[in-house]
Amino acid sequence: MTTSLTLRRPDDWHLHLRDGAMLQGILPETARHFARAIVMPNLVPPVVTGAQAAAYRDRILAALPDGMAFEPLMTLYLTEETDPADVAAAHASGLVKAVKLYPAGATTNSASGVTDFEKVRGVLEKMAEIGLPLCVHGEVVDADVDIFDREAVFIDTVLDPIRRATPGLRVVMEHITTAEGAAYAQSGGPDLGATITTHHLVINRNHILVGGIKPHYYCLPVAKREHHRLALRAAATSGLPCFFLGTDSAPHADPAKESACGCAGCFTATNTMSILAHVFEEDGALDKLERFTSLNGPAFYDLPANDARLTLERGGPVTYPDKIDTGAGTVTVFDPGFALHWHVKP
Ligand code: OTD
Ligand code: ZN
Ligand code: ZN
Repeated sequence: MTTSLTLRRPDDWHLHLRDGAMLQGILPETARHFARAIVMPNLVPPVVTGAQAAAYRDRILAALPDGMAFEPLMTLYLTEETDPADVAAAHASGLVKAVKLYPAGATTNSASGVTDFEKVRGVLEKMAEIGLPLCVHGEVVDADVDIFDREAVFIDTVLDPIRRATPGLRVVMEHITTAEGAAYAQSGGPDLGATITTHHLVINRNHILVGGIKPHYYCLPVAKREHHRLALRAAATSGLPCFFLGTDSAPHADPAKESACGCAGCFTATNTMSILAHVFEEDGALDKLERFTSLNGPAFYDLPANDARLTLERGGPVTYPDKIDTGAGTVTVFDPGFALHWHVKP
């Protein structure tokens, strides 16, 4: 039995760091294990311009405790007013690594997202020209489409048409949750990638709804049926270059989750690496973990893999806090529902 595993230091290709006291409180949870992360721009107000992204990066670096190394990879929030020249300049300076597309209303703080895709055509064409990836929250928002079908419908009615209309556009399907998403990502060639979260490898919709409603398992896109979870496990553990880790770790203070209208988001930064080692071991794929957490993402984003290493060791139960106290309230850490045995070596 493998009892020790040394990987290139992992990166998180989809992360919510928030701002202010919440940022301060939760940033060490990611920086402890991850070298870099693609930082989502869905602040209030959103990070829309290159200047805003530069200022946000500075706030992240200022919040980093002494002695911790971490590189935030910045993104811009695509709106119908986004200026292609600003995007190109932010990319050329090395500041911005991706642009994020939220269909308006699809998820937390997405109100400024896109409704009319024709209005962002110029930006997408510029991005295809300069090779800047588009990260996509892939759900339609039509009231008449069932929430469990919104990803599959988005692929057919929005994503595939955009990709056909914009040859050369590099796209990351963020946080895929369905067998259809995994199959589409796999069939898309080198310009298409997909991130998979930790929690979607662990929970299906029963975990949210059976035996009482579990607000800390509620996220968007919502977890689907078991066969979708199994398809995501097969994708993540396949080692295929198109699949890489994006935790979508998304902190909300407990009262905002445990509410009559609870916020979406699972906070997994603290125990993600232990959970992933457990999942990959269960599927007989520990030898593929490094590709998922540390190699496929950098290759897609055209960045070098990290030189530093991270070692996991199998042992007695891993202890981790069930809650992280922040100046913006207490955040509940994702409970995978099973004991963890893979320790990240300090
Ligand atoms: N999903 N929560 C959040 C974002 C994501 O769609 C997402 O990327 C959040 O709180 O920002 C969530 O459930
Ligand atoms: Zn999203
Ligand atoms: Zn997210």
